[in-house]
Amino acid sequence: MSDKYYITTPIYYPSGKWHLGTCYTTVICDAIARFKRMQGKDVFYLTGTDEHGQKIEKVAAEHNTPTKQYIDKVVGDLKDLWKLLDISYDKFIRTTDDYHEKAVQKIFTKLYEQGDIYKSSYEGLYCTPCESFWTESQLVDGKCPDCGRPVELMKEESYFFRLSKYQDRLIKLLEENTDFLQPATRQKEMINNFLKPGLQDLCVSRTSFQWGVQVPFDPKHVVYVWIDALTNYITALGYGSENEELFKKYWPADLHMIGKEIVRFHSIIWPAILMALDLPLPKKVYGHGWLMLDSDKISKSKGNIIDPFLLSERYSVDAVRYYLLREIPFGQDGMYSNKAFLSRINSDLVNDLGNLVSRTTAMVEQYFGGTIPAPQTATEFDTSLIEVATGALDKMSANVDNLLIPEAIDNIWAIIRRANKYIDETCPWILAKDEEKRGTLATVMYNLCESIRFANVLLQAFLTGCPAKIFEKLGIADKSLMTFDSIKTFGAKINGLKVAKGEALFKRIDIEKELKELDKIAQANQKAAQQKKEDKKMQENVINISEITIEDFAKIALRVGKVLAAEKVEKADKLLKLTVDLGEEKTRTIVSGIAKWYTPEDMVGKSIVVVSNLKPVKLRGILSEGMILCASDDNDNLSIVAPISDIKTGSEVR
Ligand code: ME8
Repeated sequence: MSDKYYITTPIYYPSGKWHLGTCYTTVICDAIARFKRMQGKDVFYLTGTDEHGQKIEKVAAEHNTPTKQYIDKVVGDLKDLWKLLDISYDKFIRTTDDYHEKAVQKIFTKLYEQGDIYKSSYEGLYCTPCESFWTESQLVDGKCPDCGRPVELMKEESYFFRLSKYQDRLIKLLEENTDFLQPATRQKEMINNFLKPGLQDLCVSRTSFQWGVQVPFDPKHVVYVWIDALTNYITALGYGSENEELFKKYWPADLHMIGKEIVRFHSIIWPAILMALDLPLPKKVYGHGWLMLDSDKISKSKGNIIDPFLLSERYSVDAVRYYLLREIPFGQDGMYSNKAFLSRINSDLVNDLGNLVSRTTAMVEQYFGGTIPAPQTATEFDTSLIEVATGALDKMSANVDNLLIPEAIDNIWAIIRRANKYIDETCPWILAKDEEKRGTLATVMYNLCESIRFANVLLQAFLTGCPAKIFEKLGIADKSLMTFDSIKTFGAKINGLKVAKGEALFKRIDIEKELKELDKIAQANQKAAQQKKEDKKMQENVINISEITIEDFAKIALRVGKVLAAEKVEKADKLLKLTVDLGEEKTRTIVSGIAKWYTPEDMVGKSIVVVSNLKPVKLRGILSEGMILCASDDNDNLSIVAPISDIKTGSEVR
């Protein structure tokens, strides 16, 4: 059996705020990666960001920010989120990374040269947010079948990938290798909805936008996002670079974990690209369900985000990780609610786990002065407790391999629940009253501590905060007591270790009160978002008010003038009095506030632009018969506006 394990998340679009749904795939993969590492596998866990395409270009423009600058900020936020959630990825790929872009160009060229990519033109129905072309028959009510938004007819010169050529091999792959795509329902969906009706060649380049990897032999084209995005799984390992060591070591992927909406790309297009490149196929693609809110997918574009930063800060990172791993039957959609989240914390983390640890350590402190005793006299309940504890690892391994993640976490809770029951069965507080039962009490305390150690060793794969605290409470510092190997047999030498009850692992939540608090926060956020919307609208209105028609503009008579004379205005530091020729019978007097920037000498002989039909006003007792045009900036610079080449004095400016 190979010892390497290569696991990937999709690469995320940095197109908005990160939300709890975003964390779902990544936390699941992190738990699997940690579990496999603890099994002794050489794990490579890849995640990253998918930064090209029209959608990103558009969003950045909406934020009035250069595309890369916008992306850098959002990617920075994502990395902060992964750090907060203790995501133990081995590599973070960005599709704007230089090595990736070069490898994509190489792949594209290779496929073109061998005839798998050809040039043609494309007319089709395109959904911009999903970056997908659809056929008429695939639309649902005339709209994009993935996101339900309108599609537009587009025609463009494009390069095409000969997807149709791989149709038979793909059908064979999905029909014969039932391990390749899971859950099984997704296999049928792909075969019946996409493969059997017939594959069309895939449009793989665009000329309608620039934000992408350039096609090296035809620079007006950029590589269509899926060829760029999907190949990240191999370019991250150095495929197409000078150093392919990682690629040789880790490819093929053991598991591509993805959301159900991108199964088509990963189980049809991606294997076809790999077939064309003559590379081995990933061992498994798993399309999980969505985290929903009020029957809608939690998503950036829907704006119904649940903030993982806020939840982690208020209730701990472990609480968020636990909820994501435990709550949703894996493979299906699951509904998020604050109430379900808070109830999970109270029932599983506070009651089951927290109580077991605090009750056990308190009793060891009370009955044995804080030192874990060696077991002495057996009780009738020991065997069943020990059976559950020692059986958990194998069960959990099988569940992780079958991607039954809530079931895997429940294997740990089986130990916790059994140990809590063991306390009720053995009633240590009664044993403690009878000196003759001291030997039994010692066994009970030892078995409880050892059971907690078993559960905690396994817990390390899934939670990242409390396992260290639990080991500390049990006085366990020896790393060899924290490994999977150490829980093969029940009975490690933990007797003699000093426990410390300390603070509670998780604080009990007053659910009703907390729900009100969360509602308040949500309302405040909604208000702030509404305010932002209104501010934006107001700004637009201001722009509208200041908009003028060409007829309005025609009311202003702008003329080129020549300054014949200039002098300072007495007792007015800012003003110069100019005598200006506008090609009229008489010269005009214009008083202008430019003395700080221009001396009278600077001005004499200069051509300027004058608003010649401005109503005359008296300034410092001098009648000013017009206004000269100047540009000024925030740094207190001022520059007179002037024609850049000779033109007759009095010429109209339009
Ligand atoms: O699809 N519940 O990126 P993405 C569960 N760039 N999972 C969710 C979710 C939710 N509410 N919202 C998002 C892309 N996800 C492409 C992938 S791979 C070569 C390119 C999951 O940012 C979603 O299902 O839209 C997907 O697996 C992942 O987040 C990235 O989504």
